Amino acid sequence: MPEQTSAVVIIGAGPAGLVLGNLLLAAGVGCTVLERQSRAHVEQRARAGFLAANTVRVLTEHGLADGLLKGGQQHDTCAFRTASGEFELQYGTLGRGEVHTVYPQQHLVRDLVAEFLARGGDLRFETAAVAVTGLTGDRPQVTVRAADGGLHRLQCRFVAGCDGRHGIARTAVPAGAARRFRRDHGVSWLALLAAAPQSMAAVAYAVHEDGFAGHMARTPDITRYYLQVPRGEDPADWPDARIWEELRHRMRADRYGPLNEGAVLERRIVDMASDVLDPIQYGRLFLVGDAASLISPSAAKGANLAVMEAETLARAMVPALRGGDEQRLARYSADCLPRIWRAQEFSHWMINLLHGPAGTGDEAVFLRELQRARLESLQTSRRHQDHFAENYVGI
Ligand code: RFL
Repeated sequence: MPEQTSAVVIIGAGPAGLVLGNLLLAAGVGCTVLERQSRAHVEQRARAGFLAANTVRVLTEHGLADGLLKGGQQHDTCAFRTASGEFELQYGTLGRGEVHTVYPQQHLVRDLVAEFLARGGDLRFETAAVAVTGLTGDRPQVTVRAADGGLHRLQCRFVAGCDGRHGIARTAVPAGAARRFRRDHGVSWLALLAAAPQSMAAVAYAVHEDGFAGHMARTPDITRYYLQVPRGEDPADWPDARIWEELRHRMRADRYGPLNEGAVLERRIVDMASDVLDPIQYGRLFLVGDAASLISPSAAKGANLAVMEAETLARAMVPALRGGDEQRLARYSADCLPRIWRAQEFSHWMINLLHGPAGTGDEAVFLRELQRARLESLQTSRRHQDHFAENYVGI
């Protein structure tokens, strides 16, 4: 099998892999990014949109924020609609006073790809990593299937597993070398993208006895909506008319004003689940983003964590590759995991804030009363609001 070399092989061209790749190139470290999908596919894959202030800071400091500073919208308010009324939190005036920049993930990916290529980077689309070996030795190897189907091997100093929730990098960590913590939150969302302008302040969370509904701004013409649905639901059972009827009902449009409706461009089921590996490194392999920890989208943290971990790893890899100083690399997991768990904790809290179990049994009513009390505390306690704001926008 033909062999090539690269200082760092990065598997995956999502936010994690592309930020890492750009930061390494900027520091003069050579790397190769492998992406199994086409360029068009990754540049059109709509997912996240809410970027935390720290994420924007990292991207700005490294010259990666031109697009989002020009095209992103700043959002500082979210609203909660419940059976007993609506309240807004202007989180830009709470906590640390930070705001979100709303910029679709596919636009960020497009910008990061363009910048990586402009910096002379080696980015191979339609090229999949199929095996990662030799991780405890000096020269790990990644076996690669190229776009033409041919196999070759890439030898390197370090491998960065940025290949997302279903990637192969984490499967290269042998059983016993890391612990995997998983939680299925038992809640599913029908995630929607509608060709319609936003209908209200950036974010609205509707807590409804028939299930949660959410509204999130994306671009002037596209809005993301979520509808809680039973586990195992088929998106095909949700034609546009049914979706809009249910959104109007749960968002209580009769009370708070109509929704701007439009064609539903995408509908997919997202099961709320968490999955954390500890440690997120093994030998010369380092996991970043969703590959390291999967987080439910309830608090919009996933892409933000990916960017922060990419920065932490770049800062650790550069001294290791320049002068052989591996101290920072040795503590990569220890540096990242506290932040991952903070984000997991807040996302878990958000899930419990937004979803109450259906039914009239004692336990269901008990949990719905806790949910009501939580919302009431958030509505009335300035200290709770500050804490919320700090965690909502922070990472
Ligand atoms: P990605 O973006 O999944 O990228 C991984 C890349 O690896 C490629 N790949 C491979 N390439 C080569 N060889 C292989 N063997 C490979 N296997 C996989 C894949 O094709 C892919 O291109 O992971 P990364 O970079 O870690 O980024 C994570 C984020 O994408 C994710 O956390 C967020 O999208 C989560 N998320 C949100 N995060 C936020 O911070 N704010 C939000 O508002 C937000 N909203 C969301 C979300 C996720 C959602 N879904 C779809 C789960 C909304 C939704 C609906």
